[in-house]
Amino acid sequence: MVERTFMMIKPDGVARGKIGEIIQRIEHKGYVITAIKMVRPTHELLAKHYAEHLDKPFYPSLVRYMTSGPVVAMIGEGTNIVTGWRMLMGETNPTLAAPGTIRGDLGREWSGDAIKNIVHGSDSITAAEYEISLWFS
Ligand code: YYY
Ligand code: MG
Repeated sequence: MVERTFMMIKPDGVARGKIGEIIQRIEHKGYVITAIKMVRPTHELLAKHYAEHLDKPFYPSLVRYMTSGPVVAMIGEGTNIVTGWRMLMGETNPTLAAPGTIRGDLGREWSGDAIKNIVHGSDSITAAEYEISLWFS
């Protein structure tokens, strides 16, 4: 089924010069980027985007990480893209993500409390529609 998802290159991906490589992987896979912009996320936006994590111990460091620089926000379109993009990203912890995935290949160890993992992808169709409306209102 052709779906839409919300994809993001996080501040570490932008700062380390990985925009081109990540977009190349998206396009190699055959996904279409239908919207793209650079944003400096506000605390308000992140509280809505990461609402499920507001009460987690790592939330303050996650916000510090996500406000440390600009991000690239994108809408992607493709068959089964919600699951497929998460598979391209690899698992949350980049030190454990499989080789061949973005997080596995480009991720580094990190200092501080927040896991720095280069990219974001919605975890369901419902989340995708919510995040798209949030970032591209
Ligand atoms: O969807 P995904 O990004 O793979 O992971 P989530 O469990 O939704 O967590 C969101 C975000 O929070 C994750 O990308 C890094 C950060 N994080 C963290 O810093 N420490 C954790 N123990 C779990 C998540
Ligand atoms: Mg998530």
